[in-house]
Amino acid sequence: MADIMETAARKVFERYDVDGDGLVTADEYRKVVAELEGSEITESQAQELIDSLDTNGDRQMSFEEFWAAMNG
Ligand SMILES: [Ca+2]
Ligand SMILES: [Ca+2]
Repeated sequence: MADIMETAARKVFERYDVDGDGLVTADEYRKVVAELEGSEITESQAQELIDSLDTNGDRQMSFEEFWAAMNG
């Protein structure tokens, strides 16, 4: 059950990770939100959201951080 959820979560994460390096930057997040939701957010709003999920302080969101946020 957890595996199915993790696979689904990984697919979502991969949509945000545009360049496929395993980390979502504020810039990637902002672009994908604009594309998927048609809503514009500023670079600083995107960075704020990433920072709120970022636990290792690199200011990017890894899958582990994304997954932890989903299960938080
Ligand atoms: Ca990336
Ligand atoms: Ca991080």
